[in-house]
Amino acid sequence: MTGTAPSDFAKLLDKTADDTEMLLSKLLSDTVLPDEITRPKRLVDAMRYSSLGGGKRLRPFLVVASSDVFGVPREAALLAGAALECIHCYSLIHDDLPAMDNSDLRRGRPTLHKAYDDATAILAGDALLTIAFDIITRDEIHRDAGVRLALTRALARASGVGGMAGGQILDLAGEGRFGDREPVDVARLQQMKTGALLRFGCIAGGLLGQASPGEYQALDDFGKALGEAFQIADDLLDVEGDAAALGKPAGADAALGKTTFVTQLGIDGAKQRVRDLLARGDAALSIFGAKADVLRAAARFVAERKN
Ligand code: GRG
Repeated sequence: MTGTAPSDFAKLLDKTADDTEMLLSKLLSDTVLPDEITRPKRLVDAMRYSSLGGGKRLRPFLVVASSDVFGVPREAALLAGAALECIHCYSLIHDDLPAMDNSDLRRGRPTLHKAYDDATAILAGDALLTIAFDIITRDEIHRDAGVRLALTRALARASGVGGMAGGQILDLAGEGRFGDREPVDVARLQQMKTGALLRFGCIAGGLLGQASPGEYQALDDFGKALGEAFQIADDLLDVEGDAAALGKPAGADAALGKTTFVTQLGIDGAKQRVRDLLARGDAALSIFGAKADVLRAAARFVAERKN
């Protein structure tokens, strides 16, 4: 049993979401930084449209919770979390574009390319991706440049060809976008497309807190289990979810004839797999005892979420 009650967890999540919102609002302002020339208003507005005022901020929360295990200062964790959230927001903007998922709604509002236009949406995504690396390398993240380097490299690997972007192209190939539908390894695809950023949130605290190899491995194992549970919950929501709560239409996977955890395992099998993953995540965290209760509660939240 975790020591963090669901209502306490909700308060912690809200607090990190509020702090992240405030920080992102500052980071994505029109204030020009050294080595920048100007920040064009249309691009700043578009970046803010997609990054502020919505989202559960689960990824920053994972950075903060994993950092708490090691007593990392909250300001440093929030900064690393904001960088991760910028990457997440960029991925949502690009994923919604006509060339990808062609979605009209995101977080209950028109998608960025609908509210603005495709070119602005592409550039806002590009600028969010690059500002993430400006943020994650800042001196305030950690006094040791080696730690900042390890964190930056891990974020790049989670986001790029061997992580999220790679997972996205495997997903499109599985939909038959580049010819015949390619066979999909659902577990591998999810580990890259959605799992890699979630896992980064879990290992980030270990990198910032200079965890021992055993502690780092525990966070890594937990992060992988949480990432898979997140994706199965997402696949279940696509079948059983409510469009109003989701802030986007349900049933998109079935409409595309996608292979998902639910098509592979069935609804009951998918739910059982989530329970198994929660147990695996719990076991991984045993090395930390009660210090990891909030991370345990985060895994339960991910598995039981309604949006
Ligand atoms: C375009 C390079 C590129 C990648 C896109 C992650 C991804 C790859 C696309 C996201 C598409 C999508 C809706 C996937 C389902 C899982 C997911 C990431 C849902 C949204 O994450 P939440 O629930 O969203 O954390 P909020 O709005 O709370 O931040």
